[in-house]
Amino acid sequence: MRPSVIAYLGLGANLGDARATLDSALRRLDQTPGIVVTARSAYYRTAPMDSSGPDYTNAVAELQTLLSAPELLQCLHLMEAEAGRERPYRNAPRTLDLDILVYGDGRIDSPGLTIPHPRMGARAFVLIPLAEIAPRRVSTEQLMSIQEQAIERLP
Ligand code: A4P
Ligand code: MG
Repeated sequence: MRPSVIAYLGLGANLGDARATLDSALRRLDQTPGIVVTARSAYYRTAPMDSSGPDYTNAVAELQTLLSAPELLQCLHLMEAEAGRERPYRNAPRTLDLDILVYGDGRIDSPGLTIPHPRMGARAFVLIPLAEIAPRRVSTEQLMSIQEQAIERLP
């Protein structure tokens, strides 16, 4: 049997009831065969970065999974579609975005999948929730570099 792998996902939404959508995505992930959600950050309100529309709600989740990285991506795309995700243009506002940030110590660079996520190290909406649940994965230098980005931890 394939060994289980620790993966980190970035969750984001800025259309519709973002919090309810993210709650339901986390429940749905945990109910998926081959996935257990082992930790999740608080929700954060974040200003759109290279994007437009309302503020985002973002979070990061830690999973243990038996799925391969492409299988996990397929499952995330299905959940995004079920949440009504549309892609009219790059970085468009969205009902649900699920990105694989880290998959074990895997490095993947294929046309449909890049791991670690190439932009995660420059984004407060990823690094701050990731540091909350996995502090050793985020360096002080990274946290210093994103100090100017607007982010607020939600109760
Ligand atoms: N893809 C490649 N690698 C991955 C991966 N590691 N995880 C492919 C998930 N998908 C990956 O994704 C575009 C393509 O990337 C897909 O075909 C997938 O197979 P997408 O979900 O359609 O769009 P995306 O996530 O918006 O694309 P991208 O390029 O990853 O965008 P970014 O750079 O992640 O930016 N501001 C705030 N405050 N909060 C946000 O959450 N998100 C973005 C998206 C911009 N600004 C934001 C936020
Ligand atoms: Mg995405």
